[in-house]
Order: sequence, then C-alpha cells, then structure tokens
Amino acid sequence: MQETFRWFGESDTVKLSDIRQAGATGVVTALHHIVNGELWTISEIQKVKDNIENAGLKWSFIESIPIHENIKLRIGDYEERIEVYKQSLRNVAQCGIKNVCYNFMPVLDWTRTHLFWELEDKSTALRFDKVEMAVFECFIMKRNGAENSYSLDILEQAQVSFKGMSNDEKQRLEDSILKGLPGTVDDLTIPVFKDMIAQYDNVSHEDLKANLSYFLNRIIPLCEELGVKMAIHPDDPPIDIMGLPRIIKSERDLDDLVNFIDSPSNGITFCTGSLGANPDNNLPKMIEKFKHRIHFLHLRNVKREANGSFYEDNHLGGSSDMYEVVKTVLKIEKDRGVSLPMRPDHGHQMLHDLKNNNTYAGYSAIGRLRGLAELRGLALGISKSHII
Ligand code: DNO
Repeated sequence: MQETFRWFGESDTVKLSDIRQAGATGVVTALHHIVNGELWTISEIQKVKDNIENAGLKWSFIESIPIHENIKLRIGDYEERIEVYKQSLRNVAQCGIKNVCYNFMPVLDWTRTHLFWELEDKSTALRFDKVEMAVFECFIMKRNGAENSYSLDILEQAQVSFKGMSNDEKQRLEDSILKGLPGTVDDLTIPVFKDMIAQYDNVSHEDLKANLSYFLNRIIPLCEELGVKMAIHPDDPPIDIMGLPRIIKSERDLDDLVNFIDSPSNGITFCTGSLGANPDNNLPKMIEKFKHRIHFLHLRNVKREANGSFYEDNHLGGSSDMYEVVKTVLKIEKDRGVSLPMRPDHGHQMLHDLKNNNTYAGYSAIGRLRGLAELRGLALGISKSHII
C-alpha cells in the first residue's frame, strides 16, 4: 500500500511537513477553494501540485472533484455541468494526476452527530448517534414525515433527549450535521438545507442510480482516453438519511455500479469505515470480489452499536477485523501486481491535537499518525510472515 495523508490545503493546520514526518509519501487533496461545479484550471491545479512536490511528496489522489447537485438530479444545466466536469478531468490529467475520488451522495456528504465525542481516555472521536439524528430531524429541523424513518423506541428516546438539551447542545448538534464537513466552501442553514432536500422529494433509489449511470456513461470513455481512474466513495453512513436516497451502501450497490459501465476507469474507493458501519457488509469478501475495481483505500474502523449508532474507534479496534482487511488488500495487490494508495481515514483528537484543537474534525495530526503507524506495522507483519 502507498501511504498517503489527506491535506485540506493552505488553511489546514496539519502542514505538508507534518505529513512527511508521519512517514506518508503521498498527499490526498482537492482544490478546496473552488466552488462545487466550477472548472478546475490548469494553473490552479499546477500550483497545488508544485506545493506538494516542493515538500517532497506526491499528489496521489484527488479527493474529490465534487459533483454538482444538478448532475445528481439531472435537472437544469446538468449537461453543461458535465462538460465542465470533463474539462476538469482533462486538466488534471494534463497535470499528470490521474486518480479521482468522488461521491454521489445527495445534498450531504458524510454525516455525524458528534464531531468531538469524548472517549474514556479523553481523546475525542466522530460519532453517529441514531437517537440524536432523530432529535435533529424530528424536533430541530422538523422535517415532514421524519418520524416514519425511526422506530417507536428511538422516537421516545429522542423526545426525552430533546427535552433535556440546552440551547448550546441543540446548536452543537445542528452544526455537527450541517457544518461539520471539512474542506467545503458552503455551510448549510436549515432553510437552505430543507430546500435542497425538497429537490429529492420524488427521486427514488432507482432514479438516482439511473442518474449515476448516465453520468458515468458520459465521462468514463473520456477517462479511458486520458488514463484517469474514477473511484466512487461509498455513502457514509450506509443508510438513507433525511429521507434522501443513498445508493452506494452495499455489495449489491457496488455490483450495480460496476455494471453501469464496464471499464477499469469506473472504480471504487473502498472505505472500510463507511461500508463497515453496515454489519451485512463482509469487507474481506467485498475486497476480493471487487479487486479489479478498487483504486483507493480509506482504512478506519467503526464500533457499531445495537441501535444503528456507531463511533469511530482506533484503527485496529472497532467492529471490523482490520487484520483480515489488510491481509486481503495485500493479497489482491499481489494478484494484480499493484500498490494501492491508502490513507488512514479519520483519527481521534489526542495528545497535542487536544491543545491545538483547530484541526478539521476527524483530521487531527496525531490521531491519524497513530492510525497510519498501526496500519503500517500490521501490513509489515503480514508481509514478513509470508501468509499471503
Ligand atoms: C470523509 C471522507 C469523505 C469523502 C468524500 C469523497 O472523511 O472520506 O468526505 O472525502 O465523500 O467524495
């Protein structure tokens, strides 16, 4: 595996020099200052690339060139927007960067109810709490019909929890869900968010899949020409939220994805944290099954709870067997004769991260360094023991 670290650009308090000291050789980043849907110009791409290379690192993966909502919905100016997307792909390829992560999640990207949830050892983790999600949807945002998405038991707990919450706690919950996403330029407010969600009122899973298929059929032939590999990020968490259809959650969804257009350019970011939040996903089996389409790895480990809540545990802790995951990754790399870019995804805020807590949620320096170091040791141990 090629070790990489995500970097959010100049505004990131984790610097390229820190990434180098963590032992990573690659950087994963995007033009975070460009608004979703705008063209990525060669000069802007080249500036970021030079910056990374001057720090002795390589730009391994673009995460992400985001997809405009009009393309996901196939409304309005979506054809022009696909053309802009294609031009951005030509431009990144011309700068020599040919790995592109993206996602097709409606409105929201990854969603958590807590960005700094305190663990027993006083480090903090990201958490998705089903009851708090119900509090937000049913009592804070008051989404029409939200009650139908929850069991009676969760709704009762949500009611009690809401009554006991201070205004600050309510605000913290709202901000975690609507403003928690690192590296985006747009922060959402409840009214704007409601309007955006309403656009999906009559969009089913099948409709959204058809739109993804349409998009891929428009861009993948160009990607093949350019040698660009697209790698879709799964939906996180892997469930429908806020009544929005989410379509990349399971083995079946990935089956559909690879069948939309049969091409090595139509690939997957295998995120063990997103897919691992669904107990039905057998991660080693899926890695083996989609081995020719996995271009990028996000390794992290969530601890699942009985009611559908989860938090992000240590990289070798959590509910997924990271030993089996890494063993399978090394095996498919051997079969294919490749070394896949991998980043330790998310990390706890710990040690110095806690004193300097202006890092992006999930993207602390030391927490991710710990994750990377543990994964590196695990991979080395597996390789040296000749079990694959
Ligand atoms: C979370 C990330 C996601 C991911 C995008 C990819 O930490 O893995 O935000 O970058 O969904 O498009």
